[in-house]
This record gives sequence, structure tokens and C-alpha cells, in this order.
Amino acid sequence: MKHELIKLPFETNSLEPFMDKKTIEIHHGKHHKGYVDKLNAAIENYPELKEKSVEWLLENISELPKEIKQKIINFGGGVYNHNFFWSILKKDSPFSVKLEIGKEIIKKFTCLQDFKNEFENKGNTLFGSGWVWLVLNQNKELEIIQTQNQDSPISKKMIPLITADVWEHTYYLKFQNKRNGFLENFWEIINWEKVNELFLETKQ
Ligand code: MN3
Repeated sequence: MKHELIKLPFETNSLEPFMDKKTIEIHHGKHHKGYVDKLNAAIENYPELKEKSVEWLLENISELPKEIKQKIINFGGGVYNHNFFWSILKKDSPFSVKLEIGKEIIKKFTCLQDFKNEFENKGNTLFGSGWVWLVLNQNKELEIIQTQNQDSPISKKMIPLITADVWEHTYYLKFQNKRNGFLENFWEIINWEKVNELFLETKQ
């Protein structure tokens, strides 16, 4: 089985003006695809791993052969994290306290603004390249975390609900060096209906 680049679940111009078409085309078609190709190359000579899903590979890092473990963390993480990222983006699917995830966020972070502030702050202060996430941690509590490079929260038994890719390629064409500009606008393109579905799945 070869890993394949997923099709985007939206038109590349549909997140304008918050995330532009050109950036999405390069991000998906070049960066994301690059991770798919490198993951396939890394496991080329490991037939038993070729049968596994990218989720399995990242959730079972301790079982991977030593010589390709870091490659799978990097390239497999690059595949999974981007798959997840695209899946939660959509315009005009706003936050609401009528959603279960909305209620839970208010319970945990007091108000939406405090939640946004902490998320943006963790994104802006992440040194180098990486991701900021809203996850359910091992105690099944909401938590905002940073991950470096392409490390993925599913390797630490956490369940992702929202993520922002804060590698420069996500925002450089539109916002140049202003990661905070990208993150301030990020709220306009979160698919809260989808995030709510993911949250409800964790309750089952
Ligand atoms: Mn990226």
C-alpha cells in the first residue's frame, strides 16, 4: 500500500481572503505531497510497515525500526498533521456556545477570547517550525499544546481537535514574517461544525 496525497475537502480559493489560493496550492501540492513521497520512500523496504496506516505508524513509534524511526516521525507526521489541518478548515462555520465543543471551551478557558489568546500566544511563541493544537489530553481535558517540527500529538495519546500549522510556508506569501497576522485571521477559517463532530466522537 502506498500512502497517497489526500484531495483537499474544499476549493483552493474558498478560504480567501484569510488563506489565499496560491499559498494553499503550494502548501498542499508541494509541501504536503513532499511528505507523502518521503514517507513512501522511507518505508519502501519494510513490507510489514507498508500495510500500516499513517495513524498506526505515529501511534506505535516505539515499535518502529530504529534506523527509520525519526524519518517516520518527520514524514509520517508531515502527512498526518496536514491531513488533519485541511480537514478542519472552512469559512463561515463559526464558533457557537450551542455546540458541545463551544460549551466545553468556555468551561475550560472561561471565555472565547481567553481561549483565542492562549492559542495565538502559543502559536506566536513557538520557536522555529511547528504546530499549535487544541487537543484532548490523556485525562480527556482540553489543552492547548505546541509541537515542534512535524511531531504529532497522536504519538502522545492525545486527540487533536484543532490545529494551526505555524511553519512559515503556511502564511509567508500573504502575511510575510507576521505569524501573528495569520493566527489572528485563523479563527475565520475554522470549521467549528467539524471540530464539534470530532469532539462528540471522543465521547462515544
Ligand atoms: Mn505545512
